[in-house]
Amino acid sequence: MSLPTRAPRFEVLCDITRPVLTGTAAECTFSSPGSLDYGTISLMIPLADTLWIVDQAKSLGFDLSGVVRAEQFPELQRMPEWLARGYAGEMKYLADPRRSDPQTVMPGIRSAIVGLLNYNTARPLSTDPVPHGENGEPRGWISRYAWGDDYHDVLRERLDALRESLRKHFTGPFEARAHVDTGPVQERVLAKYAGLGSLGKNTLLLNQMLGSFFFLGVILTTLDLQPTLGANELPPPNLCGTCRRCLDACPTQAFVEPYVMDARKCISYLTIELHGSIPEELREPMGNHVFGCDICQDVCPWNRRAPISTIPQFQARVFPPAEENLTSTALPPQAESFYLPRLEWLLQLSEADFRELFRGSPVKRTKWRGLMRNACIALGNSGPRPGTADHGRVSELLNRLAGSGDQVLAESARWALSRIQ
Ligand code: B12
Ligand code: SF4
Ligand code: SF4
Repeated sequence: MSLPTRAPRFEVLCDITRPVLTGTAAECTFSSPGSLDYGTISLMIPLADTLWIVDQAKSLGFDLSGVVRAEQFPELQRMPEWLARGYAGEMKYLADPRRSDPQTVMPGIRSAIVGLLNYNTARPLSTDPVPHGENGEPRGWISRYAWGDDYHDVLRERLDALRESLRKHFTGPFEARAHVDTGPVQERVLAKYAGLGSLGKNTLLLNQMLGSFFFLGVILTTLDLQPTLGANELPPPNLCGTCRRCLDACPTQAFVEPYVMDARKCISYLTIELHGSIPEELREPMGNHVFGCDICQDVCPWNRRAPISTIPQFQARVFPPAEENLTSTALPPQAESFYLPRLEWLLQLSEADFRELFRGSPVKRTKWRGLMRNACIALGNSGPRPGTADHGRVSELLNRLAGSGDQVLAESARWALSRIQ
């Protein structure tokens, strides 16, 4: 076999700081930080293809990517028990048995390509002492991931472009399906075994350099790709050690034990996925959250120095639109924003306003009714004092909702009124 005289050197970074595969395609030597030498292998086309895919993904804007074989992984074996305990609540789609076995997800599936995209933004954390608004106006917390455009669209666009590249690169018929949340797969588990990070006690994928404020997307394919991790290579090591900050900080005590969440108690579930009334005992712990929750990530030491994303679509939407300033943490005066929105502003929104304002935003998932319900609970927890002008206006808005024909909304508004009298 003839080799190019100047074979390009490559380096695959599986957990960023730790090159696990270095050399030229001809040498292709596996190494590990423990200086174990796994030997030299001959030129393998599939491995070169994997390197090519990682390179393509990078050029399409993914912060990290990796390839994993569609196999059973130990974490997935706990899924039936997790479901049997009822932890999934109303998220019935999680019971799809294919989620426990990647080999059943698609006929002929061999591999998954996992892409990771950072969405960390410059504004304060939900656990920082946040400004409560001028004149102490009550404000709600929309989760960081939902300040900008819908990540499903942002990732999907990149995954589709990667899929197109695969079509051009690989000859012969093959299937490749792109998913962001939508596929019956556990993306974090695939990402772990693609070498992108480890699972934290808060159940999220954690990367030593990037923290956890990132999204994952996958391409499931019948292509038989060489995985990013070598046969003797372990996924990146656990980063939690004795830390338990996320477990202790969770206001609704959603973690039944490290690495295991009862999703029914998670504020993210309550504010986004639950359709009915929020259980009474969880309302006060919800605080001012109106969409999602960041607490178990905000307290995580690995997010303290996590890099900031400059992707414009992930920056907080401001109304009226402000001058573009990606690193600014200050809001222009008089602006409304998805970062700490005024609860009174949210409660004033009609269904038509909601559709207009949250078009292309992840918040649309909870629908107008869900956002109003959540804003009522948040107001009940942080509403203005009786006798103030704010109190009069807010009470009027709540009274209007209390008279609504929608039982969930009416009851949530009555609860809020009872709390601020
Ligand atoms: C359902 C879902 C949720 C649910 C459930 C959360 C969860 N932890 O599973 C809710 C609505 C609560 C949620 C919240 C959030 N989510 Co979400 N979510 C998903 C989704 C669609 C499926 C995840 C899933 O399959 N969960 C099911 C359970 C079974 O998984 P599990 O927690 O890993 O459970 C295992 C362990 O408990 C384990 N186990 C280990 N030991 C033991 C011991 C025992 C006894 C048992 C029983 C089990 C067990 O076994 C279980 C089965 O494998 C994924 C996308 C995807 N398709 O993967 C995004 C995803 C996980 N979410 C994401 C995000 C960003 C969030 C939020 C941060 C959003 C927000 N700010 O509000 C929060 C974070 C909350 C948190 N700490 O997890 C990202 C995570 C990125 C990352 N860095 O990891 C994902 C990957 C979406 C994406 N495409 O980027 N989410
Ligand atoms: S997102 Fe919030 S409510 Fe959910 S587990 Fe984390 S800290 Fe708890
Ligand atoms: S807060 Fe601590 S225990 Fe929780 S995920 Fe981060 S490092 Fe792990």
